Amino acid sequence: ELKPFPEGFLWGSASAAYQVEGAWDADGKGLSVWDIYAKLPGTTFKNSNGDVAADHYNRYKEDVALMAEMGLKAYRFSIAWARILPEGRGKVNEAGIRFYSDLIDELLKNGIEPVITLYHWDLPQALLDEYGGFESRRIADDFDEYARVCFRSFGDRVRYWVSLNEQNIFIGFGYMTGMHPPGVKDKKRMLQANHNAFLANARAIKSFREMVPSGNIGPSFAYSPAYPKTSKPEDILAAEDAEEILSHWWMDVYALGEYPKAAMDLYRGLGIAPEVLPGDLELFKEGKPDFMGLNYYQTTTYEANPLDGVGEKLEMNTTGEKGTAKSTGIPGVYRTTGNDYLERTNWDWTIDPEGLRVALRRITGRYSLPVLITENGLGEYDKLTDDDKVHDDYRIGYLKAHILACREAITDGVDLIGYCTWSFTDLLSWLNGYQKRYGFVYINRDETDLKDLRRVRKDSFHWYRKVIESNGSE
Ligand code: BGP
Repeated sequence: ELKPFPEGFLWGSASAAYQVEGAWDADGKGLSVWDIYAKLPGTTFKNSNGDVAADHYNRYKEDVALMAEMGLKAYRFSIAWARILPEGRGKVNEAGIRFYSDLIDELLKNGIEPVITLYHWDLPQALLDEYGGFESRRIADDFDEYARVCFRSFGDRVRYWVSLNEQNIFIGFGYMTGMHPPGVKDKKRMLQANHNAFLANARAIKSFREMVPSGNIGPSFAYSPAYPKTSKPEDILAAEDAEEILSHWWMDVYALGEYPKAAMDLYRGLGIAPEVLPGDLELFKEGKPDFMGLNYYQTTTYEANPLDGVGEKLEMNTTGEKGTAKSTGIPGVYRTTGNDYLERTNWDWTIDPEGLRVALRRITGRYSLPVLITENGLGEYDKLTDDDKVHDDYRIGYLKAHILACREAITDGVDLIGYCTWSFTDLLSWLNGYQKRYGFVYINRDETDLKDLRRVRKDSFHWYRKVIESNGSE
C-alpha cells in the first residue's frame, strides 16, 4: 500500500536566470561569465546564448499567470548575481533587487512558494577577471556578501533557498572537462576551485542561520547513482568507487562536513588533493544544510577499468544524435558503460525512474536529511503542430513514472519536501541550445530565429495541473 504525498507537498517547477531571463545587459546588470563564454566560437550548440532566452525578464507576469493557471505550488528560480551586484561585490543595483522583489510578490500573490537559487552558474565576470573566481578563496567572502544582500532583501518573504546549484557540474565542467567557463582542463585546479566553492556554500549557510532563522536552505546536487555493470566483484568495486569519487565527494562535505577518506587518499597519492586550511572543516560543519536538494536525471553504470583503460575525457552528446556519447573513466578505477535494461533519450541520458527511488533512499540512508527534488525532467525535441499544440506524451510518461518513484520512496520512509520539474517554460540548455526542450510551456523560438517567443501550453501542462490538483494521485 503506497503512502500518499504529504499535505503541503511542494509541487513545483524550476528555471535558472541565464537560461530563461534574457535582458542580459538591461537596467544596470553586470556581465556574467556565461554572457562572455557563450559567445566564444564553438562553445555552445549552434552558438546559442542567453541574450534573449525566453524573455522572462520582460514577460514574468505572463509566465506567473500560467503557473497560477496550472495551480503550481512552488517555483524555483535563480538570481543573477550580476543583476544585484554588477561588479560581483560593492555597489548594489537597485533595479536588480526590484525585479526579483516584484517576481516574488507576483508569485506570493498567486499562492506560489518562491524557491530561490543563489547561484546557478552565472558568476559575475568581474570576479573571474579580478582573481580567478572560484580558484581563489576570496570567492567565499564575495559570495557571502552577495548572499547577505539577498537574505536581507528577500528573506522576509522566501522560506526555501538553494545555495549552489550542481557544484559538481559547474566545477567539473568549468575546470576539468573545460566545457563550461572558464574552460580549464586541470584536475588539481578543479579540486581546489571545488574546495573554495564549499567554503562559499558554508559561509552563506552560516549567514542564513543568522539572518533568516526560520527558513530552509540547502545545495542542489546533481546525483547520478552508480550501478555496477555485472555482479562481478571488480564491477561492484568500480561502482562503489564511482559513488565515492563522483557523489560522496560532494554530498559528504555538505551533510557531514568532511571529505570521504578513500577518495582524499587517492587524490593525495596523485598529488592533486585540495589545500585544506585549519578551520575549513569546522566551517563546513557549521554550514550544514536543512535539506539535500536533488537534481535527478539519470543513473550511470560502471565497470572495472584496466590501468591502461579509458581516461577522463568526457565527450558528451551535445548534438541530440542518439548513440554518440563516449565512455569516460579513471584508469584502474572505473569506466562508464551502457545499461541494457534502460532506454536512452536522444541525448543519451538513461531513463530510469526506479533510479530516482534509489537516489532518494541512498541520500536518506547516508545523511538522514529531508530531500527537495529541485530538478527532474525530460529534454526532447518537441513539435509545435499547425493548430498550436504540443503533444508531449513522452514527457508525461517520463514524469508520471518518476512521480510514482517518489511516492514509493516516501513509502520507504524518505522525507520528501517537494518535487520541482525541470523546467516550467522551455529555456536555453547550456550546451544543447533551444532544440532540447524541457518545459510544460513551449516557447516559440529556435537557436537563431527568435520568432515571436509566444507561450504555448503543451499537453503536459494540462496533465501536471491534474497531478497537482489531486496531490499526486493522478
Ligand atoms: C542541470 C542544470 C540545469 C539544466 C538541466 C538540464 O544540470 O542544473 O540548468 O540545464 O541540467 O540539462 P541540459 O540542459 O544539459 O539538458
